[in-house]
Amino acid sequence: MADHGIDGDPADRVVEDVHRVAEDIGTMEIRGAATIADAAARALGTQAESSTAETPAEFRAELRAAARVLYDTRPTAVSLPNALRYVLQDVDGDTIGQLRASVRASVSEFCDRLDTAQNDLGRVGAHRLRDGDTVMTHCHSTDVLACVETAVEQGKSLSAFVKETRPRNQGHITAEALSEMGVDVTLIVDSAARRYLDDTDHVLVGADSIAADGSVINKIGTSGLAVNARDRGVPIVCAAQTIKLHPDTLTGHIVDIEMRDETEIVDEATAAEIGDPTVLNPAFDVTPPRYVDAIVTERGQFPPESIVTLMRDLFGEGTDEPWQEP
Ligand code: RI2
Repeated sequence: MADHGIDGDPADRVVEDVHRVAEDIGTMEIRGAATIADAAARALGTQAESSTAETPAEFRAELRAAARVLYDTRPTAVSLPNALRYVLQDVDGDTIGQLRASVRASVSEFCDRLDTAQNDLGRVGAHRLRDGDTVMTHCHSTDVLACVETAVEQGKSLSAFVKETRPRNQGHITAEALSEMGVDVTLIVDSAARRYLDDTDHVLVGADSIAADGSVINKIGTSGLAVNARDRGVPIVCAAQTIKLHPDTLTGHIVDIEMRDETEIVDEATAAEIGDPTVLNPAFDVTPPRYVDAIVTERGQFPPESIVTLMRDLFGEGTDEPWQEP
C-alpha cells in the first residue's frame, strides 16, 4: 500500500489510449491549441471510462496520473492545462460510478463549450472583415478560420495571402481550408510577407497563449509579421478563445517556449553536408501588445492591454494544479 492510500503506482494504470493521445500531441499529429484541449479532455474521459479502480481514491489518483501524462507533452499552449483543470476541478461523487459520470459530464460540457466559443468568436471576428478584403494568415488556427468562415457565410468575398509557416508548413492546412470555403488563396513563403502587406487589409493570427499584459504567444514568426504589419499600417488581429488566456501570467509566470527537434528544420544528412551547424527550432514567439490591434474572443474583442480584466473575471487571481498529488 503506497502513502496516498492506493495500491501501486497510479501511473502504471494510465490506459494505452491516453498514452497514444499524449504521443500524438507530442509529435503534432494532434495540434493547434483548441484541438489539443479537446483531445486532452476527451482522453481524461477515456481514462475514466476504462478505469479498473476499486476505490474512489484509486480512481482519482489514476485520473491525476493521466492528466500528468497529457500535461507533460507540450509546454506552451495553455489550452492544455486549462482543459485538464476544467475536467479535474469538479470530479464529484462517493462511488466510482458517480465519479465516472461526473467526468463524463465535465468532458462533454467542456467540448461543447469549446465548439460554442469558437462559433461565437467567429461571429465577433467576422465583423472586422468587409466584402472584398484581403487577409494574411500565419500557421493554421481554427479560431482564425472560424472568423473567415463566418464572414464568407455572410456573403463576403475574401482573398488571402497564406504564409507557408516553416518549418512544418501548417500554412498548407490553412490554404486548403480557405480554398474549400471559397476564399481566393495565394500561398507565399514566410519571407515574402512584407512585400504583400501593402495589398493586405488584415493580418489574422491565432494564439497558443495570451499573457496578462496582452502579449500574444503564437507560432514562431508571428512577432516579425506583427512588427512588419505595424510598420505598413495593417491591423493585426489575434483570434483566441478565452481558453488561451494564461492565468499563471497574472502572478508573474513566464510562458515556456517549446523548443522542437532540429530535424524539423534540416535532416541529419544535410546538416552533415553543411558542417553540422547548431540548429535552434523554437516553436513559438512572443508578440508584445503594442503590435496587436485587437484580441478577438467569444466574449467580444479587446485591446490587448485590457485582456487582464477578462482574465481575472474568468480565473480569479491564480490557479492550482489539480493533476498534482494532494
Ligand atoms: P487554434 C498552433 O500551434 C498555432 O500556433 C496556432 O496559431 C495555434 O496553435 C492556435 O490554434 P501548433 O499546435 O486553437 O501548430 O486557433 O504548434 O486552432
